[in-house]
Amino acid sequence: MMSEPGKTKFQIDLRRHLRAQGICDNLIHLICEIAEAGKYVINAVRTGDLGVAGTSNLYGEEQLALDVLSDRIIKKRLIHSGVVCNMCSEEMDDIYHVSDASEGLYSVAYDPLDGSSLVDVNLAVGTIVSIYQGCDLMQEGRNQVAALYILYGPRVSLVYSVGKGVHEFTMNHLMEYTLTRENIRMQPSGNIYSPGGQRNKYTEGVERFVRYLEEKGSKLRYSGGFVPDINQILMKGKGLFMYPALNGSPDGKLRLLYELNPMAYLIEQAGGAASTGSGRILDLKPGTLDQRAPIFIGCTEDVAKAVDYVNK
Ligand code: FDP
Repeated sequence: MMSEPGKTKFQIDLRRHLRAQGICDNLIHLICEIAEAGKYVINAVRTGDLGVAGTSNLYGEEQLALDVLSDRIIKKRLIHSGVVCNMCSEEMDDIYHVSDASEGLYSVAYDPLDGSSLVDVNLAVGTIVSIYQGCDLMQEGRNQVAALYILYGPRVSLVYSVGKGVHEFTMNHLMEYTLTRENIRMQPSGNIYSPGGQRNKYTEGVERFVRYLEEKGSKLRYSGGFVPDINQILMKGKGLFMYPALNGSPDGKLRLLYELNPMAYLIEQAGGAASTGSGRILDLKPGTLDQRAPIFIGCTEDVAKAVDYVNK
């Protein structure tokens, strides 16, 4: 099934590709259910009222915020999948327990609609998903058995890994996910940077790192959406995204369980790296569901350089 990135001879759908990965049927089913949920999320994104028009629709009915609606869509799908033990999402306060039988089950942490404020200005948003075997969600990210995101942009794409490389699928006009890039790889270094957070709150080390990037001629590419920003780096195979510690926010902004772990897993699977500035993201043991951490993620050499500057 190996092919050049962007060149596939036959249409290969997501289920068929998953079957070729040698993973168990329950995990295939789970990933396909999440992919199905994505179809309803993109429908909500495309047809839902925008925040600018208030919270009620044409008929005066209350509208759910899109992130809340997306959470319900995915949660319902996971509950009925029959293969989920525990789940948690950025929209939930606690772990939602689905089943007591842990045999053959998985637990899922997800961000249903990351960057949801960008929908109002018609920019790309996404769903991010992290999957563990069994019932424990408070594990180091290195124990993930799968991670994926769905990007709702001009096209809808799904990027996943089950620990055997990173693969991209694009939704066609029949709403099927078909393989568009297989075994995506990151270069050792790149010339794109995507810096989150206000610059006047950067620490000295991060400020010096940004000046280094500017001086070497790196291009600024920041949309303000974690999923499209990471997707650009992954698909171009080069660059670095960061959301560093800020003065007043020592843990940055992004959340370990819902955002950092799944993206770190995908980028590492593509040959890149992800660090807090003092250690590997995937080695962090979460203390709370909403734990945040600073992140430098992308090409290995660029991440190493960032770590150098942060610690100088
Ligand atoms: P948002 O607040 O719009 O939901 O996780 C949240 C997130 O967006 C990420 O998608 C994005 O990378 C980051 O926050 C952007 O934060 P800043 O506006 O502080 O740069």
